[in-house]
Amino acid sequence: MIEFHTWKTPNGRKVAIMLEELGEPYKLHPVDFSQKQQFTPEFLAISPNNKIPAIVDTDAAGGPLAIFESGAILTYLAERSGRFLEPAGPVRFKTLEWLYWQVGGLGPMLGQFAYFAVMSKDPPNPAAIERFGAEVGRLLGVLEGRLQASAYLGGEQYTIADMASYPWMVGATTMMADALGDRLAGKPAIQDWMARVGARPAVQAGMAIPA
Ligand SMILES: N[C@@H](CCC(=O)N[C@@H](CS)C(=O)NCC(=O)O)C(=O)O
Repeated sequence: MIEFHTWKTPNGRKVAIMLEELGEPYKLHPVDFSQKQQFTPEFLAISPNNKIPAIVDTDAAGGPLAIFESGAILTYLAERSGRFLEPAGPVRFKTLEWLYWQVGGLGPMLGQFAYFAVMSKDPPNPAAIERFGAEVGRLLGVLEGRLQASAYLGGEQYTIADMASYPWMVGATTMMADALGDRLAGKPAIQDWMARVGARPAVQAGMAIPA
């Protein structure tokens, strides 16, 4: 059984989508940030970086296995199930390339941009908004280029790389849309990809977990 520790944020929803795609039972443990539950000793024993998502595979060979970091969790679940990541070869590495691009680039830059441009209650910081906005604009151009060249991020099939980027792109095109402005314009391949990924029942279910 997979024990899934998560909250209502894009990084958590990547793993929620994967668990829904796999369709096997899992146990949900909401980590309520408003109650600072990410800092409890019980959660830190699973995720010492005090961030969601995290899982525990209670049936792992050799005993229960705790994993934090969304990219590691997606890779683990893909290899455990034999789905959404090729076992070897070029498509596997294209998938991992775009997974790491999301975890190390798109996610952190959108997160910083959202903080400074949308969420912060401090006086506006124009230098931070400009710096992170420019980098997000560049990354959106890279994403558009990839999706003009292939149907999905890893290639012609939907993979864990798409599951990683989709929840962040929902944030970019909803709560960040006004602040991003023209940086979202003229990106038809991204729009088409979002419609196709967003139409999947497991994606719709995962985006609502935890409720
Ligand atoms: N690189 C990590 C980032 C995880 C992350 O930033 N999680 C946020 C929510 S989206 C979190 O748990 N924040 C709680 C905190 O920082 O106290 C991953 O991909 O799993």
